[in-house]
Amino acid sequence: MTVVLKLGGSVITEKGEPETVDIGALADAADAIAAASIGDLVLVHGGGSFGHHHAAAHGVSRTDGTRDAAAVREIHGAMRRLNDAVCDALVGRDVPAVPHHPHSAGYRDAAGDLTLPTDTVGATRDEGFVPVLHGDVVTHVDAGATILSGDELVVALARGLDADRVGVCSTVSGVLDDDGDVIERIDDYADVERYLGGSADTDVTGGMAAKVRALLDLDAPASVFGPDALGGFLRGEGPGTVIR
Ligand code: IP8
Repeated sequence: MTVVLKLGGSVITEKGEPETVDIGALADAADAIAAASIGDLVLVHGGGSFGHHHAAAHGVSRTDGTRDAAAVREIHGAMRRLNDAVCDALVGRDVPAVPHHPHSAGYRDAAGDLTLPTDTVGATRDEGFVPVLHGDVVTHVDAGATILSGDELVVALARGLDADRVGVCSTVSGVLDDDGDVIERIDDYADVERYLGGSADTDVTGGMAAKVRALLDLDAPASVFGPDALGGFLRGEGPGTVIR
């Protein structure tokens, strides 16, 4: 059974402080992953205070590209540093985590559609490793390079690897309605559109609305949940909001 799990960038970093890992939160997440010892796990993490600050500083988003190689290297370099921190935390707990950098693997066509071959990730998984991917900056035909969100990666990986379950660990305990209550299940974006604003912090990829839209595209059931529910998700529970 393949599980694709995204750790939100806001969960594992101090989102208001440039390039700052939330050491306690990352340790908690790594503990939960180590304790679950899932066989076929593929991890993705978001940008948090690493990717988003650099992307915003250079005016790069999912649609606004750059042809400045220095900007591409800054954004990608920051994401590699966060990826190192995530892999270090996991390897320190005997999880066989290895990096996989989307910048070198995928690209967008002129319409913005992503090509991301997943056979390398699958082979890495099949050899007993836990591939750890991350939101990144990727080549975008006719636009230079644009931001690829972890949510898009989750969708591409879930499809390409025929995932059985998808989890998105966010800072909130699920998708919330106007009263702050968790919406237990979402089948149709139109039913929840009125509740979904953008992210309050610097987030160039669209916050919860983009997450929900991307997850609705999947065949596999997806759960959006908070950090406290990560262990439960990895044990097979469906915490937070189930999207399918
Ligand atoms: O936090 C964005 O990934 P996300 C990655 O999953 C960058 O949207 C480079 C900003």
